[in-house]
Amino acid sequence: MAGIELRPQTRAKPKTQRPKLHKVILVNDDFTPREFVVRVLKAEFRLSEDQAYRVMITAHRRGVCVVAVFTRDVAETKATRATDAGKAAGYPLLFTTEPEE
Ligand code: TYC
Repeated sequence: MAGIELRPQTRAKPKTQRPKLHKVILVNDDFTPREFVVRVLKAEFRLSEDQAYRVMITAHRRGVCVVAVFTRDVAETKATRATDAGKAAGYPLLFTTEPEE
């Protein structure tokens, strides 16, 4: 009965799986009114007036601005809803998503 090893030779390495986060990005355009962008940011992303204005003006000046990060599903749903709100009002407002590094 030599060589029978009862203890497991490998140990399970517990690893906490964190879902990768995705950025929602606001893209500037020349047509959507500033106030409308602010309203959508407040409604869809629960930003305060001040936060929404800062995000809007950053996108306006720099071309894009990260609005917030979420799990992939939530980021995509919010980006689609916010983009659709612009479309419904006749504006080319665009929100995209991108995985965080
Ligand atoms: N550039 C727009 C204007 O001057 C305002 C605007 C800001 C539109 C940010 C989109 O993501 C945007 N009316």
